[in-house]
Amino acid sequence: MSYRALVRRVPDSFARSLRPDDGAPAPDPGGARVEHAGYVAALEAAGYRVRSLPADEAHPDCPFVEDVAVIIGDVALVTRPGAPSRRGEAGPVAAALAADFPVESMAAPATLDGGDVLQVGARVFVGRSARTNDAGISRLAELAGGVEVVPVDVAGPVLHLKSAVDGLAADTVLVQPGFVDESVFGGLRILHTAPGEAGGANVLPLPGGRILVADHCPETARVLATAGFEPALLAAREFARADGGLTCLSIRWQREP
Ligand code: CIR
Repeated sequence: MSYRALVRRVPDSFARSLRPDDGAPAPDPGGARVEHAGYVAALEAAGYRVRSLPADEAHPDCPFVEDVAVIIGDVALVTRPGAPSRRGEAGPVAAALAADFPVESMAAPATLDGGDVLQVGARVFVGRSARTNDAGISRLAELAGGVEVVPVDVAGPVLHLKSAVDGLAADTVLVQPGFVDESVFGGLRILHTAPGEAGGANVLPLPGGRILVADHCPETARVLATAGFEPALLAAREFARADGGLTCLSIRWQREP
């Protein structure tokens, strides 16, 4: 089995990416490119064969490929992102995924961002958020191939479900308290991010057992280590300024070599 990942390079226009209205400085494309190279290196070191798509200057948020296509069941579902400015991003992503998957799509009024789709064990949790609506969740469920799809209301100001909750293992989730009703994760072990570490839940488990954690969330990494996981810190501050995290920067799957 080989591990594959798709990423997309950072455009100069990344400084104009969508971001919270919090007065923080705009992300720096040069710094983001350095972080992106570190991210790709971490995926490759874990065994992924990484394909990098060229940046698209017309779409400042294009590095966040996770949002524009979701691998579900046996297909790649090209989403209709909740932000209108992102709806032209998918073309090259869909073309790359078409080498390995039948490609499906969704139509208005459905909206869905891949950042709202969290697969843990045999369930797929889907955030009902500012970006993802019920029609988008229904379209995902049509393609889920019998996998249980569980809608989860996501309270602002977090952007996506995976801004606040991510999977650590088939039986464990990491939650930043305050944004979702944790009772939906019944049967799973729940760990909480460290207080004050916004975005700390957006971690990326790698083949081999290491879990990438944004390096501005060191106390959350300690929570994981104490619970027996193997965290590895990775710089992601420029992407965090654009409201993105570690999962957002790639689409990952497995294939026979
Ligand atoms: C956006 O607002 O759409 C981007 N600036 C950030 C998207 C982050 N994606 C993700 O969390 N999956």
